[in-house]
Amino acid sequence: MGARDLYLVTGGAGFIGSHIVEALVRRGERVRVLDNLITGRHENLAHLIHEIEFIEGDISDYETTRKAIDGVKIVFHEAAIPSVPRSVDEPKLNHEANINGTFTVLLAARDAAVRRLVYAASSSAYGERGTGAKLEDQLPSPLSPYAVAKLVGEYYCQVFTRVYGLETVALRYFNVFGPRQDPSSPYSGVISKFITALLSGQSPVIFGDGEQSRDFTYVANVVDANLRAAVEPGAIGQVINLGLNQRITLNQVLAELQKIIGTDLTPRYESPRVGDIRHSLADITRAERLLGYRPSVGLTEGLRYTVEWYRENRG
Ligand code: UD2
Repeated sequence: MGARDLYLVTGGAGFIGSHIVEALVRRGERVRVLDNLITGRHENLAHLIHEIEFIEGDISDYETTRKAIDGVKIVFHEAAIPSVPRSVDEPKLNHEANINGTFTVLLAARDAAVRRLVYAASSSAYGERGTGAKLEDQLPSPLSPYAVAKLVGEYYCQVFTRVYGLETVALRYFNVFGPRQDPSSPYSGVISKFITALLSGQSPVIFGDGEQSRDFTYVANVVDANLRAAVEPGAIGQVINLGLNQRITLNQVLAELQKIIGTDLTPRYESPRVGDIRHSLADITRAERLLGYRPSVGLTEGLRYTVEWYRENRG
């Protein structure tokens, strides 16, 4: 890969996308962003806006996407409407953004002779099979429209590799957290909600008994894996878990955050969410083997950085 290849980050104004954009810019690459600003925000790229090309547009529109992808070597496809409960409330929106959108990006990438596309897949694809670490070879069992959509995207990636020779890599993100994750929607990631509640002295809400567990992964680890996935030959056509391989319950992560922030607030327990998975833990041996991935930021360290960021940027 030449030093001045052109990269496209779909959803580059979003939480994870903007971190990928930042890492590419830091490395001196040419970066274009395609984002419809539905969940993405201008502020996420404000510090980089003079160093990138920004296109406001929707990935479901072929013409827009085809234009945005022109001359691009590598695509990081992060654009999506995330959230399990949002997909339960708005299944059509989920289908259009996450299935039609991904299909359109793949089609445009094929037509523009892109070399490689790295796709943001989701651990939700696994569903409830067992309580142990999830292995990529396990049969998927999606429990929500969001999980179905993200899984369909993976299948399309693999088929575009087999049928059209477009190099694709699907990274199954487990629960990613970090600076710039938007806490303001009812569908926001739990760590952003917990931190902002605690910082404003409000009781965080826990859906269910709080004994469900997740493999929370700091965003820098995910960025690192994406950069590797863009070049590693062994990753082509593969589905690869991205997590920390560490299980923590919601009650525990809340306790950890209260310790960092210095609060002692009692959470409000509400009914569990429809489509919610009880336990989620990543086996990351494939990522280690195929990408040379070693998560460099641990959970507590990542929580500290994140709290720091919300302290400085709240409001
Ligand atoms: C799913 C996927 C994740 C990613 C994400 C994108 C799984 C296991 N993970 O995350 O890989 O694709 O979707 O959106 O499917 N909760 C509370 N209080 C709150 C908010 C959430 O208790 O204020 C609970 C929620 O019920 C769940 C846990 O926290 O048990 C995590 O919820 P989340 O929305 O942060 O992420 P999750 O696991 O749905």
